[in-house]
This record gives sequence, structure tokens and C-alpha cells, in this order.
Amino acid sequence: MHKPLLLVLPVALMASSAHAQTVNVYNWSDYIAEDTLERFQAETGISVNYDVFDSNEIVEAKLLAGNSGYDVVVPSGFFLERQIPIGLFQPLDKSKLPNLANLDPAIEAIVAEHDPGNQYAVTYMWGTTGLGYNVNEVIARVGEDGPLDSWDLLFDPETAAKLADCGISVLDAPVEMISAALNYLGLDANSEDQADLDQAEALLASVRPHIRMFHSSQYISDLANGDICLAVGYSGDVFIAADRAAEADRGVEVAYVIPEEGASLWFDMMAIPADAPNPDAAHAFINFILEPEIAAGITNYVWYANPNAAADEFVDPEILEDPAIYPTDEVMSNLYPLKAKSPQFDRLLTRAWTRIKTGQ
Ligand code: N2P
Repeated sequence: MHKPLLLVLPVALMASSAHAQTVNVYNWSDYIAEDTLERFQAETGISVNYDVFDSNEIVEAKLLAGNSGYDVVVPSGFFLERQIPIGLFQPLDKSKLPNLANLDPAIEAIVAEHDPGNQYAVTYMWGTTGLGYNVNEVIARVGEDGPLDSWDLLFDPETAAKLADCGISVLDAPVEMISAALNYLGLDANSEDQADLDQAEALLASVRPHIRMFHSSQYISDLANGDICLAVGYSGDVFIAADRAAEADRGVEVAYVIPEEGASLWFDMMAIPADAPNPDAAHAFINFILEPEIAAGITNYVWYANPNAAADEFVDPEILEDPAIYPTDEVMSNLYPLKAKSPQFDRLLTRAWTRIKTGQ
């Protein structure tokens, strides 16, 4: 009588633990080391479904639709900030995240602006949005004395016109692009004022004819291959392009600059959707990323700063000492954090962005 029961039980347990052995992760493209996922699986026995995106808007749309199937998502803090209050995430169970102790309290304090009390999210990596350029091609067109460390490269129509033939790419990211324009105009980069937005739109429209591409990830290979000469890009992505160009050794030299007028500062944050199928595996994944050698391994591969104080000793000195990656206080004072946009402003922004892209 008992035997069949005993045989049945383990099967039921196996079924539930098989389910417990997958974590579904949705992260930015080009944002993890080659061995991170393998190491996670080897250490925890949990396998990973890993999908990538290159836009906060896409992540938000999936979360709003519900049943995304993801256990861990990595929106930027300035999007996460408005996603928390509408219930898209579950609070972290900090008892399952002992590696939180490794986090740099200074970064924790900054991201608490997005996530009060650091209750819902853990910083994955952080960086800036600046300019990547092909050193030889840009100097050939604007001269050694040209505005190489200025947003003039993009926003001054005469300068942009000189670069149009070798290719200008900008991010297909309205918040980042409009804030860069506002900042260049000397306005508050986070302004939600209609008149300010109008000015930013006019500025972008004035250089629109010189822009070849609106895309948020293709510029990595395009810069590395010499197919474009200027990109508004995320810091680490431009460093990846520079590294690939150097390795290819075909005479392409790529540089990243935080322009003198300033650049945006953002934090990409791991959070667990309210309807995540496997929150336990999500916690295991987040805790794993917080291991100092794992975080450093990612930084060393993708050239973004991590929030992990205990990881510094494992980060390549070339990266740790680069003020465009780990900003000094002086560089930091020239960066502006992006803030969450209200739904009202978002509607205006989306319309303005469509007009800019379509050139109308
Ligand atoms: C990773 C780009 C992430 C930066 N390739 C955007 N927050």
C-alpha cells in the first residue's frame, strides 16, 4: 500500500524542483561577461533563460502588459522609479541577499532617490551617456582644434554638417536625447516644461538632416568598424567599440568623451517583477551578481562601473582609474542624474520624439 505512494511523491517533488531551476533574466544587450551565466549555473544548478533589450520603453511595455515571464529585469533607475509605485515589482527579500553587504553605501544612497529605502532593486551597473567618435575621421573634418570634447559635435548644425558624410548615430531613447539637448541649451536636463521641450525639439530638428541613424545598440559595431564617426552612446558601449576597433587593428581609433557641458548619469537596476514565476531563483541570481569577482568580471568585460565596493580589487586598474568610467568628484560634479518622467510629460515627449525622428 505504501510503496506506490512513496514512488509518486518524489516525482511530484522533482517536478517542482525542475521548475525551481530556471531563472528568466531580461537585461540590456552587451552587458554581461562571457562566463557569467555559465558560472551561475555551475554554482547554483539553476539554468538561465537570458533575453536582451536596448530600450527602457520596451521593458516598461512588457512589465505593464503583465505575465512577462521574467524573474529579473534591469530597467534604468529613472524608469524603475515610476514602476515601483504602480506595483510592477515585489519587494526584495534581503535575507536571501547576503551579498548586499558588498554594495558601496554612496551608490546605495544615490539610487535610493529612485527606490526609497533600497527596497525593490539592486544596482547592476551604472554609467553615463556621452559621445563616442572616430578620432581620425572627426579630426579630419573639424580639425585638431575642433570641439572634440563638446556636444557641439552633434548640436552645432555647422559642425554636425561636417560629420554627416562619415555618419552620425544617436540613441533611440527620448529621455536621454531630450535631456542632452536641454542641458546643452543651459536648461534643466530634467525639465518637464513645455516651452523647454519645444526648444530641445527645435535643437534636435536643426541637426536632424545630419543624423544617419536612431538606434541604441548598433553603434557599437558601427563605431568599431568605422561605419559611423559620431555616436551618442552609453559609456561602456563606446569603450567596447574602442576595444574591438583596437583589436581589429585596421586603423580605426574610437574615443569616449563626457562633454564639457556635462552628461547624464544613470543606474541600471535589477528588480523582480511582481508576477515573476520564480522569485527564489531571482534572488539567487541577484545575490550571485553581487559576488565581488562576478561583478568585477562583468565590469572588466563591458567597461561599466559596478556598485560593488568589495569588487574594486578585482577590477582592471585601467578601468578603475579611468575617470570616464569611475568618475572622480570633479567629473561627477559635471554629471546630472536622470529623473523619472511623469505620464503627462511622457506623452508630450513621445510625440516630440516621433516628430524628430520622422523629420517633421
Ligand atoms: C548596455 C547599455 C546599458 C546602458 N549595453 C543603458 N542604461
